[in-house]
Amino acid sequence: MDYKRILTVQDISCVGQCSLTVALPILSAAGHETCILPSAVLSTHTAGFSGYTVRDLTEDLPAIAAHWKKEGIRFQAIYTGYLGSTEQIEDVKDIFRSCAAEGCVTVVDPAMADNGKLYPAFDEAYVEQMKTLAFGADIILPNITEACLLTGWPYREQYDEAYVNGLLDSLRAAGAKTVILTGVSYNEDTTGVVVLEGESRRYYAHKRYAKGCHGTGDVYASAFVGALLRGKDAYEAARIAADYTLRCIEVTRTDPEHWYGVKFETVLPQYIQTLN
Ligand code: PXL
Repeated sequence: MDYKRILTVQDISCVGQCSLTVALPILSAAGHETCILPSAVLSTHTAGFSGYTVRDLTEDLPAIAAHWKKEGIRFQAIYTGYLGSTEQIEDVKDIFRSCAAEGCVTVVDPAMADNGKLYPAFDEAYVEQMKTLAFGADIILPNITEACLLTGWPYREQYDEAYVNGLLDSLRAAGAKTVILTGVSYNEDTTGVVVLEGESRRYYAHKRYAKGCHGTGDVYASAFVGALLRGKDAYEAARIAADYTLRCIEVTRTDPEHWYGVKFETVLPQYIQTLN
C-alpha cells in the first residue's frame, strides 16, 4: 500500500466528535500518516452547546509554517476544515504553496454553515476570504448552504435538479475544479452527493433519515479524503464516504443521549474493509 503523508487543518473541539478528533482517527484508519494543524481549540463544538471556550491559534500558524519550511516538510495532501479566523486563511494558503509535495492534492471543506445559516463564529468577511481558499483548491466539499454562500446563489430548502445544476454551474464559473456537493436530496426518503469532475456530473443517492446528526460533514470529508488517498477516484471515494457516514448515523440515531456527534469509531472496521 502506498503510504501517504497528509496534513489536516481544522479546530480541536475537545468534546463533540467533529473536526480533528474525527479526521485524525479516520485518516489514520485509512492507513495515512496524519499530521495536524489545529486552527483553534474549543471546549466543545458550537452546535448545540452553550458557553464553550475558544482559543484562536491564528498567531501560532506563521511560526509553525516557518519551522516546517526550514525542515523541508512536505505533504502529499492538505485537507482543511473549520478554521479559526478570517486572517488565518492567508496563512493556510501560504502552507498550500510552501508545504505541498509534488502532485499534492488540496481539499477544502468550507465548513462554515448548514441549513441556510452561517455557524456563529463566522461572518461575511470570512465567507469572502474562504472563496479565495476554496476556488484555489483541487477539490471542495461544500453542502448546499456553503455552495450558495460561495457563489451568491439563493439558498432554498426545496429544490430540483435544475437548481442543483445551476448551483454547480455557478461554482464552476467561480473557479471550482472538482466539487463534491453534499446533502443533495430530491425526496424525503433519499439523500446523496453530486460529484462534479470535468464535464461529468454523477449523483450517488442513499437512504435518508429525517433527523440529521452533528459532525457528519466532518466524518464524510475525512472518509472521502482517506479513500481518495488510497487511490479511489473521486466518485468512488464519495460513495465509500457516503456509505460509511450512513452507517455512523445508523449506529447513533437510536441513542438520544448521543445528540452531539456520531459513534464513528464503532464502524471504522467496515470503512477499512471497503478500502481494501
Ligand atoms: O462540524 C463542523 C464544526 C467544526 N468545528 C466546530 C463547530 C462545527 C460545527 O458547528 O462548531 C467548532
